[in-house]
Amino acid sequence: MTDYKTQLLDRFNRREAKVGIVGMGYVGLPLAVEFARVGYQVIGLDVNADKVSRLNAGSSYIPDVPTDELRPLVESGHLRATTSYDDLRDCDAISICVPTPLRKTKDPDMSYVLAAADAVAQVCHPGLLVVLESTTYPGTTEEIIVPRLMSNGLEVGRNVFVAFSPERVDPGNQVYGVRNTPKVVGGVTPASVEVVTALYEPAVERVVPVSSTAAAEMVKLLENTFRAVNIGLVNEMAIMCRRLGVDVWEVIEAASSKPFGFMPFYPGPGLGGHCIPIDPHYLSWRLRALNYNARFIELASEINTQMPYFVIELVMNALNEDGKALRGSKIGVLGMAYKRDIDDVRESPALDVYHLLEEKGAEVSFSDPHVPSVRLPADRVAHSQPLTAEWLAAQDAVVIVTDHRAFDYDFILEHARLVVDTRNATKGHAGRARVVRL
Ligand code: SAJ
Repeated sequence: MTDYKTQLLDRFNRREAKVGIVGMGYVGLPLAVEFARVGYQVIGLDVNADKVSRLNAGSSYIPDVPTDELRPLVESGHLRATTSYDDLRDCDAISICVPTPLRKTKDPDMSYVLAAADAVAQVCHPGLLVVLESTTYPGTTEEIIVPRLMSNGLEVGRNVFVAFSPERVDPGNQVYGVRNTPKVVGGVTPASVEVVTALYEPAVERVVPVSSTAAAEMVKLLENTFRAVNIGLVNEMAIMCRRLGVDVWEVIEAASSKPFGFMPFYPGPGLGGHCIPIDPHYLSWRLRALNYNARFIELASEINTQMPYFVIELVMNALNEDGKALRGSKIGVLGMAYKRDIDDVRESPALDVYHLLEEKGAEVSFSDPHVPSVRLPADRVAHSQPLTAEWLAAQDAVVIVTDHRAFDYDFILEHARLVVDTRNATKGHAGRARVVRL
């Protein structure tokens, strides 16, 4: 009887394994590079042929993966890309790193995971380890991945191994990457935990095994629900402080002096990105099917999604003090990315602020050093304006929505007449402008 577990452990330990990665995005590509770097033969699969040809030319399209790190791995043959699942047939391990977005109804869109699972099932063979990394609801691995792999004599734990390991890639993070971010792993069987641990150990400094795939799926959802709920809490604090005439930024700063039992979060114009606004809804969706209402998640979402409206109210009230209506006013939006110092506008609250200002009849433009243009409703495109004294002076108000470090806040305060600051970015800066903070 072949001992597939020992065979796999041996191949991982000797770094002779062949590893397939499905989805060469901001999660899959950094993982592929780290695996290739430790000596595995890595095949990255992506449905986008342009990405595949760029990777095989040794050229990166992910900012966190510099081309000069990628190219040597491609040239040495440790990393190549393909659009064909047939090329994964002789892999020892396949890691699935595909998107798990939300539908408009805030229900999970599992189509990418289902497509990947069905395709991997076609190349599944005795001795294969399959790992799902996509953020998803507890139960996905057992209910979607395992049944698709079990066919023609394949048995999980005996000759096929299945695990879940949440991705913890934080795009743009200069401190934490794949290697130094602990990797949580949960297996369908104890043997699956052993082999998935052996897969990652050469590539990450610390592997954190948990007792099941559902526990591992839940770890990620706790991490990001923790953020969404605390951001919702501090956004409500900002609303309450405004009612009380108290400076929320001063309150948070002073509360942060507590050396234990407190962790600062900061109010803002809303919740952006492809993780925090989305992941908690995978959990609340799952619990609804179990007749439980995840109230914290729903309440946080309600508060976070209303923040762009709160910002509009701030702008309207600030203009009102100048005897101006929002309708017909020129408003400059500073920053369209969903958080500072990145170019990603996915779910960015700046898009909501921009749209709501236009809806109220304002003449809106934006300036963002990281975002050259954004798509607007009705197939329009807005282009980033150069941050000039003339542009600033021409605005009846400018709204700081993303606190990029690249902005010169003294220059902004010097040339704008009214600044609505939703990020406390102007703290410590001075100029002629009147400043209204969240
Ligand atoms: N935000 C606030 N107030 C805060 C923190 C964030 O309004 O105090 C807003 C941001 O402006 C942004 C949104 O929330 O619009 C999400 O911000 P984020 O700091 O959570 O950044 P993300 O979405 O890039 O989250 C990722 C996550 N990483 C992974 O899922 C692997 C998250 O778990 C990380 O904690 C986070 O990066 C990070 O710390 O940078």
